[in-house]
Amino acid sequence: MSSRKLTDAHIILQQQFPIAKEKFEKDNKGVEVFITCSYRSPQEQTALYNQPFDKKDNDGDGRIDEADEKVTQAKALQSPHNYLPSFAIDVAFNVNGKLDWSSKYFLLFSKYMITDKIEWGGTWKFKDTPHYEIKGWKK
Ligand SMILES: [Ca+2]
Ligand SMILES: [Ca+2]
Repeated sequence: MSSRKLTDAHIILQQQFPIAKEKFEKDNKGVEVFITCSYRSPQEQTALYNQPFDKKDNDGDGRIDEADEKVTQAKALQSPHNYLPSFAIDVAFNVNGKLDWSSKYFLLFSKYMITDKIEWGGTWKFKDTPHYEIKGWKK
């Protein structure tokens, strides 16, 4: 299992996430933002990368190795999640107790979370809206 702990993330994310969360939740009553992934081990990254050709039904939809089992382009250590502390966090939302992946909340939350040091995956060509990472983490 990958980690959901904020304490496993880079100090810049540790500092910004609670500030963004507090303001976002104050402005959006009934909506809670939470972390779905901070650190993910290189072994877990490899397993994710292999999903489209591991001969297993990873998402439990009755089909094996279909196109949407591809969830990452990154091999082990190519993802900012594979370092401890992690250079990235992924988030999701609880709306009145239900898990919510609406693009509107991802967009709203980004207004609070983006800084000059934190980049949002929602601005990329291949959008990754739950994803925030430290700018220039590869250096
Ligand atoms: Ca499947
Ligand atoms: Ca598979």
